[in-house]
Amino acid sequence: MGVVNVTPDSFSDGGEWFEPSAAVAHGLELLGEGADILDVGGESTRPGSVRVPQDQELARVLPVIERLAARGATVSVDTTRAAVAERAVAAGARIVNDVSGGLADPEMGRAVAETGAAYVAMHWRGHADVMDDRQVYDDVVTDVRDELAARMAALLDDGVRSEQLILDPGLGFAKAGVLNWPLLAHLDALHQLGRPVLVGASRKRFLGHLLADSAGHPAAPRARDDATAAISALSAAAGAWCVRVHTVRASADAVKVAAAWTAASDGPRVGSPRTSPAAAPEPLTSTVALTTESWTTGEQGLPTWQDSGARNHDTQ
Ligand code: PMM
Repeated sequence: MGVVNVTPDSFSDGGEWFEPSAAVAHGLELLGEGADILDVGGESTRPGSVRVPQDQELARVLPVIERLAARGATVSVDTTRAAVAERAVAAGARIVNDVSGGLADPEMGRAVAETGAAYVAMHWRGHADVMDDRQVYDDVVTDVRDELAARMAALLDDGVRSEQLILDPGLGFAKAGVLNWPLLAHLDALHQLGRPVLVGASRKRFLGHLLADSAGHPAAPRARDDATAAISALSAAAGAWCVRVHTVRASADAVKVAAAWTAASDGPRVGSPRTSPAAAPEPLTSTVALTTESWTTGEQGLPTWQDSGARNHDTQ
């Protein structure tokens, strides 16, 4: 999931794609990098930020959603407002991404039930102006899981179908630096709730602290992208359904690495094709590159390299 923030003040990319045409162009660029979903948001959730009026949020996101959906993109709308969610789905969004998990707007459950859109319910304890004062947990993993389970129950009561739900631990939301790592290391606790899991670690403050310089200054948001890609790989290997990221290419590659790794660890142990000891070695003259067409699916559904006899000069 690539992030398209149509806000002047998001913490990680504030203002860069504030104009609708720039936001659309950025979304198309993220699709080109391999994004499967574009997450369009018109209200910043940065710590301490104040809320934007609903009309302004609608004016920011609707033209971008319409144009991206018209180009065939799978669009999610990042909003905590039921009315924005409804208008966004009417404009072509197929996923409602609500960082409040339905807590910010009592109408959200009903709206999601009526639209039938997929719904990301993130763990949340309050808007940006208060969340840093609400980071007390007995055991962050158990508490987040239990609070999300309570949200699931309330949403189902509102008529949302279980199949619509995607769960998110809400990294950085009412969670100081060290509280985020146990949530990542125990994604299985969220999987116990039986729904797909989305991870939003991209460029967040806890990565800035992890990568701080020797004087203790946190790394700048853009300097957190490699660490973000590492989290994408580890999250995917741990079974996450989606990672929400600002730059897509490295995370798309990371997810592919995790998929190949997981397939190999779940599959049979394999060896290379046997060659006759008498066969003369092939001269290293060809520069045929490895292409995906050269791979076929083996008996166990695993990709296997078909040796054409050609050798390439790629690195190992
Ligand atoms: N984080 C942000 C915004 N929306 N949505 C979900 N589902 N999960 C998140 O972790 C999340 C989110 C804040 O980041 P941004 O200001 O860079 O968009």
